[in-house]
Amino acid sequence: FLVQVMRAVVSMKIDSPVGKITIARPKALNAVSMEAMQEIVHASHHLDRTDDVKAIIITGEGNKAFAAGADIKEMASQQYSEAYKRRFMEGWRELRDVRKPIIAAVNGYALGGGCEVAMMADIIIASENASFGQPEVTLGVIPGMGGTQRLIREVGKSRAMEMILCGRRLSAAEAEQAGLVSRVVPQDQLLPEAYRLAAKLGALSAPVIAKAKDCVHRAYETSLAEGLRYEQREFWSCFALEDQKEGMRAFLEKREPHFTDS
Ligand code: CO8
Repeated sequence: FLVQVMRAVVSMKIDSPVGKITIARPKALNAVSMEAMQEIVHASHHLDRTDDVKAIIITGEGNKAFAAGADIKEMASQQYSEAYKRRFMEGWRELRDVRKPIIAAVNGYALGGGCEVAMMADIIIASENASFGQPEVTLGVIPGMGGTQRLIREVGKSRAMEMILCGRRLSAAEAEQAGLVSRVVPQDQLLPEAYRLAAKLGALSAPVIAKAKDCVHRAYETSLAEGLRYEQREFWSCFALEDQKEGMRAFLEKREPHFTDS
């Protein structure tokens, strides 16, 4: 089935088993305002709790930008006390709790907060015209939505430092070579490719995919020893699932598995 919901600056489309969130401020190159953040987080949680959705795509409207950063107009005259009191952009943390896999389909500029939102996704695919950067220092601020923490893990210290300290941008090809994105496709193939990937995820067992995603996240958050223990426990727990029985039975019977998320 197909449902399209327009919020103020973000649209949400459900086309089972895929839920798509589109940042829809093309005139501001999809800059993420507080309102946009709230709508993206809200839509992500809604899709995470919708049974017919098995994977989530986040993209930007138009063919120029995924998101050219947090909204500079909104931040320009902000005071520290105001940022602190209204917990400016704190809500992004909630994306961490989304169980379903999130694919960022980066269709142009992913700068500042845009690059950071892409890195909050589980898989990034990019169009050939995409570019990635953390130009915050040129505006007199530093990245504030994970850029200094995530980028170093994705592209290594030297390249991360050059991007964060000098505002250097990576082209789509450089981002692929650095391991920041998993693949680059022509612009007109970006969404079809994202949908293909999401549909592939949709055919698998949702609880198993959620466990695998959770374990990979642990690698960011804990020591190797604790991460390995966590993975071991999660692996063992797969044997409580009917989907494990079905998956292995289907292999032995040389047929496609039919997972029921149980
Ligand atoms: N915010 C608001 N408006 C923007 C933004 C933005 N980030 N980016 C572009 N726009 C607007 C422009 O102001 C312009 O609007 P208007 O037509 O009304 O003047 C419109 O989008 C089109 O932009 P340009 O005319 O500049 O388009 P160009 O093709 O010439 O340039 C660029 C494209 C290179 C992407 C350019 O727009 C640019 O440099 N944008 C800013 C990129 C940037 O610096 N991003 C980082 C922002 S800071 C940030 O993200 C901090 C995040 C951390 C927050 C965490 C808090 C806890």
